Amino acid sequence: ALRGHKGWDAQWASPEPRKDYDVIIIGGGGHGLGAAYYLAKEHGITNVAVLEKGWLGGGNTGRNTTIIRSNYLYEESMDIYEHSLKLWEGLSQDLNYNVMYSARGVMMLSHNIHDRQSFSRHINANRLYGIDNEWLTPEQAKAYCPPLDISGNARYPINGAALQRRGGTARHDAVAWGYARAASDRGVHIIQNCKVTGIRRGPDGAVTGVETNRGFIGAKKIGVSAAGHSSVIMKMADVRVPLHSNPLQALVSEPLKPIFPCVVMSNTVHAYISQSDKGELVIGAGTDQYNSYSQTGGLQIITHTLDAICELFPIFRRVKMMRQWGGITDNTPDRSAIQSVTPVRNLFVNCGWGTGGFKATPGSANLFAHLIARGEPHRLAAGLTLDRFRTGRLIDEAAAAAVAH
Ligand code: FAD
Ligand code: PYC
Repeated sequence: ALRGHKGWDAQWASPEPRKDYDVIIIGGGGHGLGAAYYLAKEHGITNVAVLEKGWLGGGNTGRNTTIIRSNYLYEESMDIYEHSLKLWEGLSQDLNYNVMYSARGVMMLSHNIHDRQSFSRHINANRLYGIDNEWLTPEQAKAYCPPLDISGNARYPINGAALQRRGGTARHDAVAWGYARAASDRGVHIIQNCKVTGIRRGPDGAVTGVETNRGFIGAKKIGVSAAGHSSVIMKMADVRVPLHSNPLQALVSEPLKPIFPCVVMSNTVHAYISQSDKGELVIGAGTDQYNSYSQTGGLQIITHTLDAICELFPIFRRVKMMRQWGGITDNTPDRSAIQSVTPVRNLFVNCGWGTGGFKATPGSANLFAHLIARGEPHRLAAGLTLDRFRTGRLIDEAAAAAVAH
């Protein structure tokens, strides 16, 4: 079927690495590619390389369930996720690449009094901060998502839901490819199959470049944006970051005609679901509880998730599942991200997005570029520095993460 597909232009250039760069970004996911794009576009820094050990978007960017929302509890989080949501709204135009952002609404199910109180707190905090979020009765939830079982004898009864209408989904691969093309057009070097194996420092302690499977590449500044492998890379510069890496799994069903109009999440029973434009039900689980770098995950975790999906949506009980996979998430103790200078001069880190960083991609990339270019955090990311693990000013977003950890 692909025989006729000839003469397509490459979307981005694949040059040989230069001897050195002003900035090297480690990690060719959405965050790293986006940061390179904004460095070029907003800060005029184009002598930049993104080094990716595999293929672009082959990490969590291409493995996630693409849920986008900004309904977090604390101002530090609302600031960055709402900045991101606003960028999502114009991203296809900005990149001239259709990232298929679809504001179909994210509905979070409440099953008990605790959920209801917690959601009310989030809804109030969000609305006071100018972010949309509203409470739905069970009947309103069913009207918004007809396959939902709200009957009184349901296994997991529903006493309402929180709805962020501006939330939704986007096409994950397109985000990586769109940023890659736009960055490459501005002169950024995108180098795939280039694994960083060491970080070199000079006599004054500042970074001088990276060791890779393609030799040494010099850099005045280095930005690490490597998700589940961030702590491995930071260790190369003798920096310990407060992260633990766990698999997070997702799976997709056989394709169905359009049946599921929005995104539904239930933290309490560990499941979330939407329908892709190809028709597949896209379903995700809570994290596997053990630390691991294996992108597979345990069968019992997704079995548990499918049990929950079948109870919430009995109409899907006979649907067949087609593919399953895992990605390695980088989780901090307070479930908030880290975007920070480090004890090593000219080494910057963007990590800790854990189970929830896809939605942050444009905002995080935009503010990480600012941090690298200026050497200090943007106002909207000022709370996310490594310092908080010393001062104790943690940002506890475990509830808003909405994925069981
Ligand atoms: P990645 O896309 O993982 O990019 C990091 C890159 O670094 C990788 O490509 C990797 O190959 C590369 N790398 C690692 N080591 C090296 C090295 N030594 N040298 C060179 N390159 C290296 N978030 C949401 O907001 N909504 C969701 O619905 C959602 N669902 C998820 C579902 C699953 C199953 C998973 C796994 C995650 C989910 N997330 C979700 C989280 C989200 O996917 C991530 O937080 C986000 O994609 C991280 O993007 P990134 O660019 O930082 O990382
Ligand atoms: O952060 O919204 C989220 C999310 C949904 C599924 C995985 N993470």
